[in-house]
Amino acid sequence: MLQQTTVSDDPAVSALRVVLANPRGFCAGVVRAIDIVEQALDRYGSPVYVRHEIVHNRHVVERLREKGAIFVDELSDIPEGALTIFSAHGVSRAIEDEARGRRLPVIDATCPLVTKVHVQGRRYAKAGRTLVLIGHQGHAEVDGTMGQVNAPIHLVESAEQVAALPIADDTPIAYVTQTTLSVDDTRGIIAALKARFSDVEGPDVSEICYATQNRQTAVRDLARVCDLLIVVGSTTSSNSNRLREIGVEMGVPSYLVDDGEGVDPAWLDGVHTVGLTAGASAPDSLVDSVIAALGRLRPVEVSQLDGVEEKLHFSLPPELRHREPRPPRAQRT
Ligand code: 0JX
Ligand code: SF4
Repeated sequence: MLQQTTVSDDPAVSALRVVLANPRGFCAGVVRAIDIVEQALDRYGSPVYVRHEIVHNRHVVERLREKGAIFVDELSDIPEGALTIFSAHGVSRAIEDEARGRRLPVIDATCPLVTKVHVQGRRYAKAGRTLVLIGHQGHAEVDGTMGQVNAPIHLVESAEQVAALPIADDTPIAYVTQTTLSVDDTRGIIAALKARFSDVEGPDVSEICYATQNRQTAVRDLARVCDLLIVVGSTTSSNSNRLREIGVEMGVPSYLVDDGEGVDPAWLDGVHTVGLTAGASAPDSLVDSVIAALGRLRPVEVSQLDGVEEKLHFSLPPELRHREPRPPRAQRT
């Protein structure tokens, strides 16, 4: 007997279900960092210098550049007296000292949750513990955290690297973590530290930044219901890459795109349901651009998974909190 195929069973012509992760996109630290640059431009005019990309998103950086922000890698690229903003990822004490030495007026957009890690690290070092930072070598936040503690820090990126740490097993150690790591990988690295060292202190994995945890939980839920995962975020964004990796771990073909232009029509072959999420530095407008791109290929039905509601909000730094426009003070040497 011939099997009857209805039109809606044929993925080539049926509507494409697009399911959005919840939560996704901007976290409180990113909202604050972008606000700081925009408000600094509004109050003090352009140019405003930003050390490092304010957040790791190409579109955010391009938009702020168009408004008058100038992004630099080194403070030496900033002219005398020019307003300077530190990115959300934080900076080392050496960078703070350099800015102070040059009397640059600074507004610090370091996320308060990154600053919390700096404080933890200093506290453990002061207590005499040998410090281990769990994080990715070369990442801006890792460079900042390593340079915020006036003591040697050992960096580990994986559980395997724990065995190679040049520290005696009975040394009292403490660990701190980069805020945008894979929660599961971090749990494994902490377990490896506790298995090797007899005296270990450090925050529970549940203390990793709320936004990182929520987006990773949400993408795991999403991967269970989709047959293709698209993560909106730039390749430089650590947290966005981690979201894509979770999709891969869950057995779903997963791609990271900057915007709708990054969508390859071939990805949709045989696909009924696309899961869509965004890293903490990716604006919702880019999610919309991906939905629009999908809509140009197939009719789409968009829905969103249930998820936790995020209410965290960080206030602006003091230099931008006052109503009256007043120039930020140059840091004193
Ligand atoms: O590369 P990261 O994920 O650390 O940064 P991004 O993409 O700019 O995300 C927001 C900033 C996160 C700081 O913790
Ligand atoms: Fe802050 Fe977390 Fe956002 Fe990083 S991901 S900026 S730590 S809220």
